[in-house]
Amino acid sequence: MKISHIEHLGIAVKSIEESLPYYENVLGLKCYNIEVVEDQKVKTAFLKVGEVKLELLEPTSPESTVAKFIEKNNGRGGIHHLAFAVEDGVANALAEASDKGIQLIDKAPRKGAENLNIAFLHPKSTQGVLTELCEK
Ligand code: CMX
Repeated sequence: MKISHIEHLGIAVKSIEESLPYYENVLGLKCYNIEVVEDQKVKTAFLKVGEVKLELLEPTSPESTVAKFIEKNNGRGGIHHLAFAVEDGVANALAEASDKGIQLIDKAPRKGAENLNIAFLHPKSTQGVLTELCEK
């Protein structure tokens, strides 16, 4: 696969409202978009750091995988996933990853936040880091 850059870092938070003042008032970043991704049971807030984005992820339901992640992390948020932009398509990248023995969470690309085509690779086969592949 051909990765061009880190598209975003996903950060789990208990509350976007409570977390944003740190990112905006201390780090001086600006939130430019807040969006609910219904099927993932998360509310997302995006901030830009140069060309890379931060995606704050707040669970919208106790069944959200992000709620589980926070619970497992003793009730604290933290870095949740790393998202790479792929130049030659998410479908190609998934096929290649699968051929190389990587466990896919998504067997085919689907729509994620900001209307990107996305797919996740399982952290058990990506050296412990939940990995997202994205394309515009
Ligand atoms: N990073 C690294 N490891 C993680 C993880 C994460 N974010 N989330 C879970 N794990 C680990 C768990 O600690 C667990 O490890 P052990 O078996 O050693 O305890 C293992 O993965 C399985 O965890 P689980 O609790 O059985 O499974 P979950 O129901 O929590 O699901 C995962 C884990 C990765 C399959 C799920 O989070 C998933 O499908 N993620 C992809 C979708 C997603 O993250 N959506 C939210 C963001 C959406 C967006 O960006 O728009």
